[in-house]
Amino acid sequence: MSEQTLSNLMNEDRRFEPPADLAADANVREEAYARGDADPEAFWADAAERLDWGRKWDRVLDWDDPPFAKWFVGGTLNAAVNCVDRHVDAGHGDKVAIHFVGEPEDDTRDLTYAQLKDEVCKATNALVELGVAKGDRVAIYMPMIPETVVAMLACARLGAPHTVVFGGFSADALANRVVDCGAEVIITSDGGFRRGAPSALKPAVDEAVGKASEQGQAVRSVLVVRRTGQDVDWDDSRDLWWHDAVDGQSADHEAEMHDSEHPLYVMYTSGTTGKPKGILHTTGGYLVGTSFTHWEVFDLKPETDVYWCTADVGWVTGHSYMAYGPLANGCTQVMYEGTPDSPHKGRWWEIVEKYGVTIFYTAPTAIRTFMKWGDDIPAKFDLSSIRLLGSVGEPINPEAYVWYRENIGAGSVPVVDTWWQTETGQIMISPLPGVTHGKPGSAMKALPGVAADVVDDLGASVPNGSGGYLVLQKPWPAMLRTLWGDDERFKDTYWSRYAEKGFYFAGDGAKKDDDGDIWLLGRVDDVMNVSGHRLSTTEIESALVSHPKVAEAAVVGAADDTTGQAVCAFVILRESALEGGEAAPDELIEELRKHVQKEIGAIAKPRQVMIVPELPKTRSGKIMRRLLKDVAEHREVGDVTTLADSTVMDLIKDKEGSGA
Ligand code: 6R9
Repeated sequence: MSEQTLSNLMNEDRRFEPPADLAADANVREEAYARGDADPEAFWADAAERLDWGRKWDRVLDWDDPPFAKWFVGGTLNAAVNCVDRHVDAGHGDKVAIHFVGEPEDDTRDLTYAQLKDEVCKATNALVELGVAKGDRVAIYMPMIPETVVAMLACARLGAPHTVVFGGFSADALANRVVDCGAEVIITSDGGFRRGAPSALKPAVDEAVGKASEQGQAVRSVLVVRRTGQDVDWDDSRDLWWHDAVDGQSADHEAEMHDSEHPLYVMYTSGTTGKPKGILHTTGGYLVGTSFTHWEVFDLKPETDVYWCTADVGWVTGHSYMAYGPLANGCTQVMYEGTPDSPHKGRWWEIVEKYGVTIFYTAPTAIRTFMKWGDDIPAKFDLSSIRLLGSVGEPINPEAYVWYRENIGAGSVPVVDTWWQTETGQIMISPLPGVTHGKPGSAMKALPGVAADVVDDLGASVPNGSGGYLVLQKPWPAMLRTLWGDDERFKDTYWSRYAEKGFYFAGDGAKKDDDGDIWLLGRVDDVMNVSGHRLSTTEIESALVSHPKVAEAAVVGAADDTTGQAVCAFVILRESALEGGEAAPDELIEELRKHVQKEIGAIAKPRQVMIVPELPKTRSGKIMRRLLKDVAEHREVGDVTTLADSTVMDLIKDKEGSGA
């Protein structure tokens, strides 16, 4: 990265101290870093004590055959028992595990830990009756309802690895995943409520079952939760209502203790090229990594906190920090089915107020959407219960961070910007809320027991003030074990680039500031090269978002005859900027181009700025820049199957066509 282009993020000098009361009572203190450095295995063994084990491990880490790690070797445990039974056994059966909020107003349901345990046991018994055995894979294609979590835990209880496929994905995407992991059973629902209407899921399952069978994968049972009551096609030979299969089962199920390395789940994540990668997570290390970091990073006080992670369960964040981490920690959490604007744009804040949410975890894309909608919306609600805010999924632009802190966090609540991946399973880089200063835009440094660095092409650590590639230097408990059925691709994708050093290559560009704190700069594949200068997407986007009229921005490098690549920006305006109609688009576009020039330098000045109504995003809110690049380079738009909303590209192409 050239120095010149990194100056604008590095000029960000706002700093926020941890609140004194939080610091005084923090779960994790400064000393943890030294402990984690001195002996990471002892550190994680200590963390593992928080779980209930059938049999204790003989060895903390087996790294004899890198990059294939085994954690807590010889230990046995059951993830579902750790997430539910043990809390009931400890006398917390009446505690609410999940405050479920359906999208239709007043459609709410509280599940206590005791009720959750009963539901999980019944569902497990139903799966057994369906012939699901330990080791079999089960696909889950569901909306955000409690049965989804019940289904995951029932699979975990049996030792049948689940693969949750985001409900927004197409039949094709579902079929490919079913085929890749060889699932014979799918758990789904008739549909879910989205944007004020029932949205169907079952038709996509029917189609996917057909497509899977064409590819040689027979699905023998489809278990269907009735959620919306909409009509569904029915095939008696394989379809079964959840209420028929589950409700009459016994609520007793004797759980087997599984090997620590027994597969827990496969989560598919799309690369920029090739077929999706099936990330494999196993039981012991994953549960240690997620439950410990959930307690550590969110300073969780399970007795009093009300936690809410807004992530969809079809994203890894919904696995680690909605399902497994929080439930293993026995906390009370909110689960919301719908979109943030149904039936009004203050829905999330209404939920925070109603349940007294204390810890709130969301993605920058959501924060920027709220910025776009305006400060007056959250201001109508009492958000004073919130004591901690988290962010995940993308670099958070300093402007979005400050907006979040000011408007959701009353100007005093710490924000933890948490960097991690489907592959890492657990949070890896984040501030500790009772220890670390908040720096808007920086994920700060590796958590205790985790080793991360920014290195150059040869793997040498870059000095403070410079940029390079983010690597992880030591194994960690929740790390992926391999790619499902493809050890070679696993080695090649993550471990070959720095094979000599034994580093894990994360695929993200990053920079260390003068204090050595880490700033994430976006995916390496997205880096642009303009006249020989490497420009980070994150940086230019943050410069655009710092303009008062801009809510969101995405930039891509489009082929350019003179400069190699040229910066093309796609911009969503704040609603306040649209209302007055003060600036004619042409003038505003010029203003935005100049703004980037002023913030970063002439080299980063966009060749083209397009004002668009939406951006193409994945289920986790990540902008799919390769699709925008297709637009910028006037190509046919590529594969849109992993978009949360595949109609978005049509809106953008329309804008392009109209010459905006
Ligand atoms: C948890 C999750 C992983 C990629 C990752 C990076 C980006 C996630 C981030 C962040 C900057 C953060 N990312 N958190 N970038 N700051 N706090 O998002 O997993 O969907 O696998 O994506 O997301 O680029 O490499 P996943």
